[in-house]
Amino acid sequence: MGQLDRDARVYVAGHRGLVGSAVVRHLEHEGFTNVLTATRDQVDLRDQSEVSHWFKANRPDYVFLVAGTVGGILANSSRPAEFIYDNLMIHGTVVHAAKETGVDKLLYLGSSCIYPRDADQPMTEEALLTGPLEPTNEWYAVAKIAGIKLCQAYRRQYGCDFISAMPTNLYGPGDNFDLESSHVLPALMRKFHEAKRTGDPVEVWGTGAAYREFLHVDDLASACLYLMEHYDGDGHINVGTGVDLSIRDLAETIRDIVHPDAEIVWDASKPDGTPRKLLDTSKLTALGWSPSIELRDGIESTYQWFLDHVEGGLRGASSVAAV
Ligand code: GFB
Repeated sequence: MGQLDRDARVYVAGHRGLVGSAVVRHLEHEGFTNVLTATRDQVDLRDQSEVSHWFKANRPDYVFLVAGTVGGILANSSRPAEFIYDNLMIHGTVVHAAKETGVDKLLYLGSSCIYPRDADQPMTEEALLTGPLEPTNEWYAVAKIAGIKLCQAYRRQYGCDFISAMPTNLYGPGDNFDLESSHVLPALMRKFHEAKRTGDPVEVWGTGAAYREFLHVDDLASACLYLMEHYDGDGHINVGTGVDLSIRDLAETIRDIVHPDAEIVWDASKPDGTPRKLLDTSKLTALGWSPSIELRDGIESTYQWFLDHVEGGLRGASSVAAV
């Protein structure tokens, strides 16, 4: 443990995603000179022989395992096979190759959906495997739970220093704004933005009664490096803000920022999903890390990023692929 050598070879698996791109930005900002990445064309992370070959050729010292097939409530419930298969395979291949090549330390990233649907709030790390999962994302959750157990098993049997972090719902620059597959925050940002042009009401899914906690991805990236440098335990660690709000309040906040005159209509035929999933972050706080980006500030800066990087490409299109 302790500060990582800034010249160490650090592999970020999933560097094109919301989390991976934030981790790369943060590592570069912190002075890392040897950040390794590989595109999907270079290495299919679901293929053990490709992954093992890449690890043997590139010999990373540290690994941030933040790759995965991810998406919002609709994508999770309509593409269960992809969500369970891709994630199980990616976790398995990367963890195994890291052990084979003697990686010094690996951080695996899970999700707050690993906890039971009816877990006591806020949810402590000990709530894992104490009850049934939320059905809209159980496939993804099972793969993420398997990832935690994989790291623990490799620690137990082979002595690998592999740790796990469980983030709450994330948002920020580099998010996916596709309305079919995205999470709620980027989806609503895009819907309110488009309503400025069309003048149509904005359709928000569910009843608005569900509560969610949102963490800016730059805060998550900072927490990931912090855990790499300050934590080497067997148990997973929650990463969140400790504050949540209803989807109704979230929709009104985004409306204020993007298009204050918009009318909201609720589509109760869409699921609310889990009623609440607020993380208890006292373990991480006790380790000495806390987030710094307020939700409203984070939404404003993410909207600016959307205007600068995504908006132009969307004009006239009804649906776009993940950014
Ligand atoms: O962000 P979201 O898709 O994921 O949905 P989950 C959160 C809440 O926002 C739900 C509502 O109650 C949705 O019904 N919502 C309202 C919307 N309008 C929209 C919209 O336009 N798009 C979307 N996507 N939601 C995911 C899990 O759950 O969270 C994953 O499926 C993962 O496994 C991820 O854990 C962090 O928070 O419900």
